[in-house]
Amino acid sequence: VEVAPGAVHLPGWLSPERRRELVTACREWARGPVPIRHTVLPGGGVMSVRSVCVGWHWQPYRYTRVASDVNGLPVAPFPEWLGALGRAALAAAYGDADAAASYSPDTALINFYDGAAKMGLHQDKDERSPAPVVSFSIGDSCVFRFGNAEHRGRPYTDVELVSGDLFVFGGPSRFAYHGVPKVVPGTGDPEAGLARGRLNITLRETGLGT
Ligand code: MD5
Ligand code: FE
Repeated sequence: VEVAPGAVHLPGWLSPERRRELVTACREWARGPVPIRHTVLPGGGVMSVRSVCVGWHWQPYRYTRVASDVNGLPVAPFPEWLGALGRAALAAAYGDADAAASYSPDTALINFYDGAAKMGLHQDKDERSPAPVVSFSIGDSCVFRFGNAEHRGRPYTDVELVSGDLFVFGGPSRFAYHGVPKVVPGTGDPEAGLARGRLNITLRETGLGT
């Protein structure tokens, strides 16, 4: 389903096995070397989601190899299997295996939402690569608000994201404003190992090289 040019939603794209595999991997990354935590913003605000990164560490508003804002340790390496999953996701969303073959995400940003967590409208523009962002959702459903690249206000489209959904943001949608105004408690995916809360995993190319 193309929600806007370059923004493609594929409900249920992740198989139950893939969901379990991702949940297990995220649980492990959440333990360390850099533990999952609420990101503190430069102005002193604290994000309501808890986040952990793989490959490169995102801190507002840049990518670093070591988590200097948490414990100073390098984040876990970005695994080859996760890049392959990103290429498969891109091929499925755009129906273009050739374009997908050159996708090489080098960071995963993992967000965990409890029943009260939200994410305000923002743009993701700390990456230096124009490559698409691949997003996987597991666990509780949410309302995902997809806006436009021009400004923070309307028009926007609200989309329900359910456990197993794939969303790809590329082309003209890569720098659109977006956010998560609400998660829906009690809609989790116990079979995937996530009975409560929502997990979102985004794959990106930082464009920062090795
Ligand atoms: C989430 N995460 O559900 C969302 C999904 C984040 C974030 O927004 O920054 O961690 S990723 C949605 C996304 C990424 C890049 C571009 C666009 C949407 N977009 O153009 O709409 O936790
Ligand atoms: Fe974002």
